[in-house]
Amino acid sequence: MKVIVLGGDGFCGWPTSLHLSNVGHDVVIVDNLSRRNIDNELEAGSLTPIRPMGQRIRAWRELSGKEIRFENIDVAQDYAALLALLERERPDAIVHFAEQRAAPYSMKSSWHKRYTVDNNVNATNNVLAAIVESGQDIHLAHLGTMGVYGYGTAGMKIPEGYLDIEVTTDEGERVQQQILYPTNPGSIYHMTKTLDQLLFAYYAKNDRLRITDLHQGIVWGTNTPETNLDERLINRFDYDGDYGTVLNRFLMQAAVGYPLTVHGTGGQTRAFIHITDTVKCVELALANPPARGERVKILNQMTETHRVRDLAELIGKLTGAEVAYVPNPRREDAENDLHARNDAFLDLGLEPTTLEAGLLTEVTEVARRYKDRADMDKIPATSTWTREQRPGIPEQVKKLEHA
Ligand code: NAD
Ligand code: USQ
Repeated sequence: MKVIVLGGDGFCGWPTSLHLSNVGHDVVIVDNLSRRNIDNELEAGSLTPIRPMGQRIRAWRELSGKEIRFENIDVAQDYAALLALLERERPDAIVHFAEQRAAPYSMKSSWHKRYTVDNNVNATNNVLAAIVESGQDIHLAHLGTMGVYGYGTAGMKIPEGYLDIEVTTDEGERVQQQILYPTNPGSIYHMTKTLDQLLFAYYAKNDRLRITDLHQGIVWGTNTPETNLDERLINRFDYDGDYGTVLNRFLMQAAVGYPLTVHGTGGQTRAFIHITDTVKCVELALANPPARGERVKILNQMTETHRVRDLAELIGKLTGAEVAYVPNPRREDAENDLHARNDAFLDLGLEPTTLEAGLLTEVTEVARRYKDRADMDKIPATSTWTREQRPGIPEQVKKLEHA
């Protein structure tokens, strides 16, 4: 299969590109390297020494004998180049990772909110419009998030995308339907993924596009069998307050001796998946596309749920790290339960990598090995969800804003 991977230089996109190439697909990576530019903006970087794209691709060719091609295109801005690429390459599938993916980054300022919405919504709409304009029957697999659902339910398991409902008509007849699960985003970033969902539903209905939306939980871990082949293929590891996600941050903090930064009570429960399983799920999703005319296929791409304070305590026990309960810079429920279905991937044969099996290796093989590259000043999460939470805004100004 020929596959275009949008966002193929990123944390999920790079190992996925290598895996798809390894199992025999013809892979073209598209990326505008915006994530590397954001590293420059934030003066933060990957804990692991990631190589430039040219070196990555040369190393892969040398080791595997396989060719991955690279195109530097801004998918959100350069529609003409994107369309020309689809016409030239005629791919069977597109995997779409090319979005600004950090919730704290999306909340830093009005500029960051606007950038995240412009980038993510335009990127998705451009891809969909280009598939239609190309006249090709390309399967689009998009990386969405478990955060579109919010993180709580009335006690039932969150279904895979669609909610069964029953309505009573004026005549008193009871009618059963399935609707998109109501969205409840917790950040501007998560909100863009709920907008993506509507774009997918519309294009699947109107243009009969074949679309899979993968509602992924928090990805942890760093390397996959392919990125482990050579240090030049190493994957990125974000630990800073904006891009570092909770479990990888705790692993890195344990390795450098920084008290684990639990936000608030740590009662937040979230869904998780290991990076090795991410790449397998994408492979499975590409092998099992929806039919033309079918509604968007939504799969929950997560394997375990955990409460943040339980993760901190577990890592504390494993490594001796201290746990620090810090003020929560976000606006989110202090405590929540989370139960979600993930039968679709299990039925397709996914064998989850468990936290138990992988945690310690991650600390010793990655976090400790590269700990000298860490910049401790970049660890605290400073992006706040509301102006009230922001340090340094005088009380009088806050009051005026609400007058
Ligand atoms: P990442 O930031 O490491 O990678 C995204 C890549 O897309 C980057 O290389 C970036 O340069 C590129 N990109 C962004 N905008 C682009 C544009 N307009 N044109 C071309 N390239 C562009 O993020 P990631 O962690 O690899 O996440 C990939 C996708 O998976 C995102 O859509 C994210 O929402 C989703 N996801 C990630 C996680 C996670 O824990 N990392 C969890 C759930 C879902
Ligand atoms: N948290 C801490 N301490 C930290 C960092 C985070 O307690 O040092 C808490 C947060 O307050 C939050 C939870 O951990 O309650 C998760 O935060 P996160 O940064 O690990 O994850 P999140 O912001 O939700 O975003 C990440 C990815 C995003 C993806 C999402 C999947 O960056 O791309 O969509 O996970 S999900 O969480 O299922 O919505």
